[in-house]
Amino acid sequence: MFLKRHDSNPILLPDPTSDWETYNVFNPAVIRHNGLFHMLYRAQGLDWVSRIGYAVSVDGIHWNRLRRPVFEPHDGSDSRGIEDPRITEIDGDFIMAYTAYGSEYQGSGKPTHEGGGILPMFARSKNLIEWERIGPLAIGEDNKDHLLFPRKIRGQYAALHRRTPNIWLAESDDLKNWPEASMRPVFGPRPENGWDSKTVGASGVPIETEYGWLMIYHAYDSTHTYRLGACLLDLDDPAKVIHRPNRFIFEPKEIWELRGDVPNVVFSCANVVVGDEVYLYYGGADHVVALATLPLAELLDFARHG
Ligand code: BMA
Repeated sequence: MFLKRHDSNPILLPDPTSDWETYNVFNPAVIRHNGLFHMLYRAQGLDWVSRIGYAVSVDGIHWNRLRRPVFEPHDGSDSRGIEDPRITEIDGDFIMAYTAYGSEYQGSGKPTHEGGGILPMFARSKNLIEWERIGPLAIGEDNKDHLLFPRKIRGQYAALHRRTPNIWLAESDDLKNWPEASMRPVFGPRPENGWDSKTVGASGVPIETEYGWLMIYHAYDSTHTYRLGACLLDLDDPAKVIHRPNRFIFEPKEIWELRGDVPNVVFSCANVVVGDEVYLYYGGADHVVALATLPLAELLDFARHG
């Protein structure tokens, strides 16, 4: 099973004339709506704080970007950056899951994470440019790599998240309260399996198929090389893994995946279905945005039987 890198890669580069996306643009969310592709990407500039930029495209390959970021840090909870967006369209809204990197959660005086400060946050938008914060999925723990499923499951909003080193499921009535009682582990790293032996985390929003939720995830090994894998989760209970192949589907090969801000990284937050193809958008070495594609049927077949 092969993902094909697009000939125009990398499809988005840092802009040395800008102050906020000077050094790195990477790990974008991409969503297709009303015939256009919308990209919300992570950018780092002169102050090394991550902000979210916006770009639009007709073909998903050539992009026009706005001059200023559309979503930026606003207080102590995200003062060190807004990272790794994943976007879901649900009930006429766009919901962004993003990592807030800061030092304390608004007003709570509570450290978000000992010595670190990461929060799995949600925000809402009607137009993909103006974003309103909803709140965190969890506070006071090492938790990120979260995303919202594109429909309610058994009457509840459902999200994947990551309690290091495992992927978890959470459920909510209103996207604000994610009761601890709803949280269940989905799967973790496989210590014997090389490429996904150390930690795992969800990639883009899972794709609903007749066989289950088709899910792409990232993992790293003892050399800290980030690769991507695929698996299938139960449609009615995504905490149940239907099948998880041993092999990975994608790994760093190109120079801009092997060298960049963080070496040996392919990291994806978006897998968009375009006709019969899956467009996988990813960050190369935390430095550039790239695109790889493969037929949906092939990916599904691999996730079921690989
Ligand atoms: C993870 C995330 C990603 C990043 C990756 C590799 O922890 O923070 O944003 O791409 O590390 O550096």
